[in-house]
Amino acid sequence: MIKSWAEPFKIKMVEPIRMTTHQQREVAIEGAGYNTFLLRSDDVYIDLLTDSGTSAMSDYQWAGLMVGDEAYAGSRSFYHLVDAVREVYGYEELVPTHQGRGAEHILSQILIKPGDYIPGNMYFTTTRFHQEHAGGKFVDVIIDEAFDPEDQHPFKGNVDLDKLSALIDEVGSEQIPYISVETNVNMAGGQPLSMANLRATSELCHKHGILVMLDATRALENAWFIKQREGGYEDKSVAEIVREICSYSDGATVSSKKDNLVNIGGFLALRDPKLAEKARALLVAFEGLHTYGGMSGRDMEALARGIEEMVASDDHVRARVGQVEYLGNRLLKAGIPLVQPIGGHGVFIDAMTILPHIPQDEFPAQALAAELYLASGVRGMERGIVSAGRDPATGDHHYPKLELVRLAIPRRVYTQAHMDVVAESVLEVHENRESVGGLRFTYEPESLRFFQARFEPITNRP
Ligand code: PM9
Repeated sequence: MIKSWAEPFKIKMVEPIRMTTHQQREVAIEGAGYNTFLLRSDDVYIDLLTDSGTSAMSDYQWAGLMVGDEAYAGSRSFYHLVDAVREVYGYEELVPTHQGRGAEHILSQILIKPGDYIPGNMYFTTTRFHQEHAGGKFVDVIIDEAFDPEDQHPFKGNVDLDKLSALIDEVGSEQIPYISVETNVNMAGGQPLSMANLRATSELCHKHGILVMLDATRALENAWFIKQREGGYEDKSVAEIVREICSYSDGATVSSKKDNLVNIGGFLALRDPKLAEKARALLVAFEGLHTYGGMSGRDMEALARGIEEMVASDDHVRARVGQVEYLGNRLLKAGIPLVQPIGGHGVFIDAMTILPHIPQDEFPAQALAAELYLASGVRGMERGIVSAGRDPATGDHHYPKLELVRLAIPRRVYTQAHMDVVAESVLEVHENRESVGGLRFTYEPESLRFFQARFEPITNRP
């Protein structure tokens, strides 16, 4: 009997990639200030920087680009998108934005007043930036297990209800406009929360008049894990599970560059028409008219089709998460310390364990990501102290408990052979780990520093 699964698609078009020499990569990484965000993609062999906006669209989505309606107002493609969001996520009100952070900006501006607290199940970089920019303070209420890479908890994205209750008691519910609940928590390693936990979080918040706002960017991957791990959901489709996830919330921000299988786009979705009216008043000032926001008609058409496609059958998400698990399991078998269980959108390497000789303020994960690129041309991303940034009140680094290199896997882009090459590259770097040294800033941007910061090695390489 056949037990393996294979991708539920075949390849119609290919994009060549370039292999580079060690010497070329040395020049490239030095020129990029040891920041993989600053590399040119032409200098990258296998690009696992992010799963954001890097998916391969289907022929049906590409066809959608040709029939997208570019009317300034009332575009047919906008109404297609409204229908897709209503059908798949179940929210009535759609506020289209250019990408996820556009939606986060608008949500934060309409709900947060200076001095407010916004609890959430671990921070995300742009989300926290917009909360702080609006005068709020993010408070982490994720369960403690999320901070231990080896803990096998099946739902490490869960909200700790005791931490949430303690915050409500301490500051009062009138100071908490909403909780920000992320599905398949990115910074925790792509870890899901359970339906039971989301239901209980929603009950607690609504009892206190606190809104529940999802970051539903990776709700599909979360739904897949619920189907695999939570009793009572094994026979439900991911489409049903995504709908149920959203049913416990008052709205959601979505970066459509992930689950939704497009290269650009996003939205804020809400239930309350009054709140949506406020959001649209800002949308027309910061993004664009309310029937396109930050997207062209063809972008909205491809997005509507991507949303339908992601839940059309469970086969898509099975293969997507299956590919991530394939890479993760190869690395685990070889003894590479990773965040476990393996996440939904990437493999997260525990840089603190691999490089114990580099103190956290010499940026071990940044150094490891640079080293992996140098050794093999594989590009990953730092998700540790550089990403965490500084506390705006004290100016000190945030010291996150997780110091990780993320290898995020674009959807429908790479093959199993690419994953084998990535695994071999990581093993090679792991073998030579003692030769990797720390870094220091040569340029540190004030906010969201990880995108554009530059570094230099502290000591010459041995
Ligand atoms: N995530 C990622 O690589 C894009 C670059 S890093 C800022 O993981 C969540 C959970 C995300 C996310 C982006 C955004 C922002 C919001 N929430 O990039 O603005 O993972 O579309 O979305 C990235 P946009």
